[in-house]
Amino acid sequence: MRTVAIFSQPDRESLHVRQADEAFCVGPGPAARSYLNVPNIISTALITGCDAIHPGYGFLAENARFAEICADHGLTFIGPQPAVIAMMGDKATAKRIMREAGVPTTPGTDVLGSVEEAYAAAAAIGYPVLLKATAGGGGKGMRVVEDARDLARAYASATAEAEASFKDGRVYLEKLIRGPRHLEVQVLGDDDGNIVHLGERDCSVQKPAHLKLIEESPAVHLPARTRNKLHEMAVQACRHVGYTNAGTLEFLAVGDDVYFMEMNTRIQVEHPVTEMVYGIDLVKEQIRIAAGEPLGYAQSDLASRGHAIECRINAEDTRNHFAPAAGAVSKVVFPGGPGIRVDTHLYAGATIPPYYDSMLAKVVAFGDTREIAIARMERALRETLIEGVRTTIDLCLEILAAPAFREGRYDIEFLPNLLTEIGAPVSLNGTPPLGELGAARPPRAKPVGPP
Ligand code: MV4
Repeated sequence: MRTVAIFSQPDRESLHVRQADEAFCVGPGPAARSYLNVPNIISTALITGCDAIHPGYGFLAENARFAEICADHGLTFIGPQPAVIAMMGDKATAKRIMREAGVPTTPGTDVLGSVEEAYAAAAAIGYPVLLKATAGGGGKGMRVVEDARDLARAYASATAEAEASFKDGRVYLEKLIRGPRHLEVQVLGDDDGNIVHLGERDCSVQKPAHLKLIEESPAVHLPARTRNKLHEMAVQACRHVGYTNAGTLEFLAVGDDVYFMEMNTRIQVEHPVTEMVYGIDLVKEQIRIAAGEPLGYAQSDLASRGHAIECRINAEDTRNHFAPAAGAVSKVVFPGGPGIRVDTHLYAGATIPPYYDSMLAKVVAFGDTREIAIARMERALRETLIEGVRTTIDLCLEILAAPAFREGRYDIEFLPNLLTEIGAPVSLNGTPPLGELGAARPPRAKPVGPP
């Protein structure tokens, strides 16, 4: 397949630009939000004769309007139907639909009409509760409410934050689940209604602000009954909405209970761990499905083998609120050897712009057992050399060495607790407090004119 890459000015030296058959600039940079410049992206696709657009991981991947615009221009959007993207993008609607499909959801309400309604619902559910933005997802606009005295203020600030971030201030309430694991199930569906799951990933190792650092598949210490229930629920949910292409259903798990949380209608950053244990190229499957091809296999043809772990290598100062690090990278050595996969845009001599995501690479380790996967990952991370910026490598090694991680006994509170133990400062929202890091903040983008 021939590929056309798009980029914005600060990313013109990025590896994907060199690797694609053709590459076109769609805008000046982050200030102009070029990655969201839909007219330029569509024009580039049409002029170069593209059949399809792969929207990647973010920004446009879960934008139902973008999927529609692609179709309007005769371009195949590689992803689910726009109506399904929109349905799952509204988190309260997604929960309601999952309940209809017989999937357990966190006890809670639909969209709240007033703070009075919130008081009544919270009393019925029982404190502590959590306010969530229906347009949110990924934790944006979320507020913990420990008791009734906090509710009015939390309601006002959650609503205001949701309104400011999404131009949609609607919120709903849920019972707060303490110390859960974040488990998610990978699914694929074709246009003929065939749906399969590709097991689960444990993504509980997250730093503040809901940023995943390490993911693995399969999840450890998950009773077979709970695992099967999780997989069946995911497939059942996808049948109910006629899901097509790749998707991920996120669940909170406590003990033997699992609750549906959100569905992501895109391929996710951590999909390689699933590819490793299932031996399936998920992006290839996405493209085949979008082209109208049937899956060509049934659930019984699929099996997970061995264990895979992914570590995210970000350009960040883990000892200073995970402040993004920018600059020139003078030397780069990536690991190799049995069971090691590296996905990266980095190369020696590259300059990391201070915009966009701080992720440099994903190092994935596979082994017949979890112990082997961990040992290979430790060796691979020690073999990795990135000179010029601070990275998350050392923190990943500390996590891999932590007894709770090694024993597979960790939940979403594990990494925040570890950071406290090792004395790494983190602010609640995951960004450095103002002032302390003023100088290290990314400069504003200098627009360089139209592409
Ligand atoms: C929750 C929860 C506890 N109880 N919902 C965080 C992001 C968004 N997807 C939902 N999130 C949570 N929802 C209830 N009812 C705890 C979280 C949560 C979390 C979930 C997964 C992984 C890391 C997390 C970190 C903090 C909070």
